[in-house]
Amino acid sequence: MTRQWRGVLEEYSDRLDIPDGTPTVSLGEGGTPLVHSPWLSETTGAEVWLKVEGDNPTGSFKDRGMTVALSVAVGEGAEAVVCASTGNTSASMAAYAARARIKPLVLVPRGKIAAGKLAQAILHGAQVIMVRGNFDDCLRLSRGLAEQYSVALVNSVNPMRLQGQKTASFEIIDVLGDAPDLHVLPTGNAGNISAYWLGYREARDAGEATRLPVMRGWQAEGAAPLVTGAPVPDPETVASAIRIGNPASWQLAVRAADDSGGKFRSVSDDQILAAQRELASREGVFVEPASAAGVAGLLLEASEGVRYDDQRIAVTVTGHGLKDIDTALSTFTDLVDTVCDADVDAAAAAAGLA
Ligand code: AN7
Repeated sequence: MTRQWRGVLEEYSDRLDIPDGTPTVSLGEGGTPLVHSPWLSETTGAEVWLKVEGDNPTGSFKDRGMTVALSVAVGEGAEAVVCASTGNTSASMAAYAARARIKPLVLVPRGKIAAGKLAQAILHGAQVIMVRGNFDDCLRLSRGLAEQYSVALVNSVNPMRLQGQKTASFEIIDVLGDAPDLHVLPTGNAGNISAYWLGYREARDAGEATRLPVMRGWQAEGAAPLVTGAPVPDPETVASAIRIGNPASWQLAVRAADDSGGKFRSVSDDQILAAQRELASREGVFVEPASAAGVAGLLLEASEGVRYDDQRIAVTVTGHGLKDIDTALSTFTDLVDTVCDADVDAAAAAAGLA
């Protein structure tokens, strides 16, 4: 019998900087596929690989960090955990809290969470509080609650989250045999780009990679503080997961971009939705809108004439498309049901075969 993937804590037990004796709260996260993209490779001149993080247990990369954050919280005796979220963090935290049998408390911007993510938080038993405000307000409240009450904060300001999330870099190096030349990903609260950079540096220092990739973060035009250099008071984008105006890991993210020779840029909502659609229809990879920001960025650069010949590019697609089907279908304005009677001739006629 082949061995089953054991999850981030057990697979990388010797590489996580966490307290001794930490218990394991896991759903088997990590070990996600690195899928070659012929379409993006042709478009860019590079060899492009997609790190498909929607394949994690709750459908996003957040599970890598959450297994560590919840395990450490349980080890420290926490009875409740809190997070602010644009959706995926809350879905993930609620699942791991359910498994750990501790209470999940979620603060989300009212009316701005994709239905799938909200359903996850509710089904996993979270107490969901809808805040009249944006994500940045929710994060401020979560910090306040954790300071004044006995609930553990598990947003990515909790360094345990980055410990877990850095493992995606290890997996990419494992498959490619070295670090890629370039790493591209969507950026919102900026924990993930910081975690990848940490992972790549550790792997290089351990002799597992001979180089470090250039780190490129892509934000949504209406929520691009790392591009403009100033917090955005009222962030707005169809990519609700990255509707964030004042990223918590701002300094770490800027350092990742600067030290790697990379930078932040932004893409429009239309470019994000077009990239989401093309990725689904050309490559069979269905991601949520925010997750397509990096792909949209590569396409934008290709249209500007940028070439990446002979380079290797890793693109993280961060979350599953099924989380937000309303937005996914919103661009299909001419969708009409094709209906037929239950016989082969009618089906053939309806399909235009006959
Ligand atoms: C699909 O769930 O911030 O730059 O509260 O869900 O590490 O924040 C989600 C972020 C990209 C951005 N793609 O990552 C939350 C939350 C998806 C996401 C990001 C998020 P970071």
